[in-house]
Amino acid sequence: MYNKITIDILNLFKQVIDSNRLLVDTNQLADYAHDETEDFHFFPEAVALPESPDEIAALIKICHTHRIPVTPRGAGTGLSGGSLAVHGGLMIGMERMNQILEIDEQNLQATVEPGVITEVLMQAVAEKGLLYPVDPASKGSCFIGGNISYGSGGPRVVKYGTIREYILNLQVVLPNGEIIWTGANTLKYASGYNLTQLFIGAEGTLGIICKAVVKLIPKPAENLLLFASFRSNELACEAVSAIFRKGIVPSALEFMERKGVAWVIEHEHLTFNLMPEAEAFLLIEVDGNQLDELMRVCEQINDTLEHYHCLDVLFAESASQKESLWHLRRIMGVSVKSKAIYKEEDTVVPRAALPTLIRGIKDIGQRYGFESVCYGHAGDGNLHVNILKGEMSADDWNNRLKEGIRELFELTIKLGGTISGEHGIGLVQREYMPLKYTPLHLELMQGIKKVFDPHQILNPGKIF
Ligand code: 2HG
Ligand code: ZN
Repeated sequence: MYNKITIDILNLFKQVIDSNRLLVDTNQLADYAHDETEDFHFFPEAVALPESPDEIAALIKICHTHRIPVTPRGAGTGLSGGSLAVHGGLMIGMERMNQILEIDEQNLQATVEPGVITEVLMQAVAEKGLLYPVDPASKGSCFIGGNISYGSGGPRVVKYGTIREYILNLQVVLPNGEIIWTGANTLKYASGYNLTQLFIGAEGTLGIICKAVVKLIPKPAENLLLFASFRSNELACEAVSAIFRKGIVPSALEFMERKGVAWVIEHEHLTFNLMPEAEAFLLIEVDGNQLDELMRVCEQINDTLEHYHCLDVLFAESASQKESLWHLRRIMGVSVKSKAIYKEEDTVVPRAALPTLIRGIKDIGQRYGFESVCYGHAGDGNLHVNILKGEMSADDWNNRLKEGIRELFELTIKLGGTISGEHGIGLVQREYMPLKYTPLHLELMQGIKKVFDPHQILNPGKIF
C-alpha cells in the first residue's frame, strides 16, 4: 500500500527543504521513534523539520504522489502513540515552527505556529494581563499543535473548557498539499460545516496544522488553592459532584490517590507529610478578581467537604506553596512512569458517576490481579488510570490484561462515558473503538477520513 523513501525520493525532498533539516541518520531518528506512550519504538525513515507552510505543502505533495506515509509530530509528549511512525515513511516535526506571530489585544486573540510550547504562549499573554487557560500537565514541553490535534484538556477545563473553546481558526496543509484556512477569526461561526472543530482532535489524520488563531480571556487577578485529605477514594469522589451542586465552579478540581502522591514525594525528594489514614486527595482551586469572595467560596467548599468526612484541608499560604502543590499533581504521570511498568487509560464519565467508576476500577483490578494508581481531572469526571504490572506474569500482562482493560472501558461506557477524555485514541486505544461506536458510526468517521485523505498517507494506523 505504501512506498519506501528511496534515494530518488530523498532527492526530491532535498529540492524543497534544506538538507540540514532533513534527518536520515539512525541516531537522529532515534529521538523521533518514541513518544511518552509506554515503551513503543517505531523509526521513521526520515524526519523533515520545515520552517513554513509552503515547505510542508511541498513535502506533502511529494508524499501524496509517491504514496509515502507522513506522521506529523509535535513535542512527542503524547500518551496514546499518536505521533509514532508505525508505517515508517516521513515524519514532519514542528519544532522549527515555534513563533507567536501576533497577540491581538484589541480582539483578545493570538496567532501562533504549531511548535510553540504551551507555557510559552501562556507566559507571553500573561504579560499583557491575558489568560490562555489550556494547560495540560506537560505544558512546559508540549506544543500547541499537538494540543489542538488531541483536543487537549488539563486541570482548568472544569471552568474554562477544553482547547475546543479556544481555537477560532486554523491554517492547515491538506494531504494533497493544498493549504486552507478552516474558518474565520470570529467568536461565532454559523457558516456551514465547522472544519475548524473537525481538525481539533483529528490526531493529525486529516491535515497538518501550520497556524492557529487562539482565543484569549482576561486573566483573573486572584486564586486560592486547597489540598483536602480523605479516608477513601469513594468519599473524595463523592465530594466532587457535591461541590458543583452547591453552585461552585472551581477553576481546577483534581483527584489523586495516595500511592501516586507518595511516589511523587519519593521521586521528587519532597518533605511533605501525608496524614496516615488519608487514602485520597483533592486539589481544589478557585479563581476570580475579588479575594474576599473567593475566601467565602473556600469556606463553602470546606463545609461541603466536611459532609464527606474530610480529614484535613490544607490552605496554600503562599505562591510557592501553591506551586509545590501543583508540581505534586503535574509530575504524577512522570513519577509513576519512573517507578513502575504501567499502562495508562484515560477514562471519562459524567461527574456524578466517579465514585462508581473508581470502585469498579479497583474491583476489576482485584479480579485480574493488577493494582492501579488513579489521578486526574475529577471535576470533569476524567480519571487517568495507571495500571501497574507489579507481580503480573509477562503473559498475563501482554494478553489477559486486554480483557481487564476491555471491562474497564465497558464499565466507563455503561456509566455514560467514553474511552478517552483527553489523551486520544492514537495507536493504543484503537482496538477499543468498537466498544464505544457502532459500525455505522465508525463508517461515518472513516468516510470523513477518505474525503480528506483518499490515499491514507496522513498518520496511518491511528484512530481506526
Ligand atoms: C495529566 O493529567 C496529563 O497528568 C498528562 O493528562 C498528559 O500533559 C500531559 O502530558
Ligand atoms: Zn490529564
